[in-house]
Amino acid sequence: MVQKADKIWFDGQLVPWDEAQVHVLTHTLHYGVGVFEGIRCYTCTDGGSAVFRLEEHVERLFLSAKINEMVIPFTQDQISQAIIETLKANKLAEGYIRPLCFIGAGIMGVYPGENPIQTIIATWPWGAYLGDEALEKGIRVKTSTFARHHVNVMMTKAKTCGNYVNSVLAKREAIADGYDEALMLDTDGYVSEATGENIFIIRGGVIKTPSLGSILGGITRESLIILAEDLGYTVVEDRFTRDELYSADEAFFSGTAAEVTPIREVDRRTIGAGRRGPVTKALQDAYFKVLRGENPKYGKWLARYTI
Ligand code: PPE
Repeated sequence: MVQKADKIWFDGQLVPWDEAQVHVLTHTLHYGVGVFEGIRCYTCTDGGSAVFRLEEHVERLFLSAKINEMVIPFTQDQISQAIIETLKANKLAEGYIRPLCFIGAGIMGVYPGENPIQTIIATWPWGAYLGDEALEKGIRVKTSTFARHHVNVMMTKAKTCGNYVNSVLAKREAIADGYDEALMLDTDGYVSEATGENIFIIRGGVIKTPSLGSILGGITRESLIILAEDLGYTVVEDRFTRDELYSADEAFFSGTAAEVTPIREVDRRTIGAGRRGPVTKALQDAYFKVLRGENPKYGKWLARYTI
């Protein structure tokens, strides 16, 4: 169960958690055209807190809305401020932030007409996405029988609610088959991403991640590319096949929720030494240092607040 907070921000007001309700004829509930974000905030070593890359997440929310022809009746600044306001109201020093814009009730049918665009911001504490041990020991992954969206079937650059039907199907299959996560291939058969994470592989010290084709342009992915280059690694953004993943020295998933999660096995094949590798560890350490406010060079990525 999600741990209840005091308030949810709902169309400009902080309302009690239990009162943040919608009508059953909410358009998005029927047809899936809504957009959302997943953002994390962390306690910093100096005792304050920080939201990681708040502006970039809010910008992506607005781009997702634009792609879906939804006009959010707030500015990006208003949403960023509302996120901080909600964190403070809920006294959340560290956790997860879920803004969601959806099409409200009005007319039914796939044409949403002038139905209102509504916005909520919820926050809750959320530990390690793939389990506490995953960050250190790595996870077991299975190639999904479900392909990731074709770029002309769903708009893959938008974080659209309906896109996640594909993720839920793949995740359920992976868990039922005894794995931790599903690896999804694109409709050409190349490695795409996971149900809620981007993927990286490392071979011979070179880091590789799929180019921005069928994948969501992850903010963690972008941050890790910058941090890896800072550490002197070469990062290649290109298509690769699943046998290249099988042959990798190391592999990991990245995402706001998943952070940097090592992959130790794919389709019964051990990846590298079958545990978190040295490059993955170096990137994890660099990432967490930034999140905790320990790397002044990337202080610009942190929206600081105190509860
Ligand atoms: N791909 C997908 C499909 C995806 O959902 C995410 C985030 C990413 C890549 C990584 O993007 P970014 O967080 O910007 O680095 N998935 C969010 C939702 C997870 C969920 O279960 O809900 C997240 O990590 O917050």
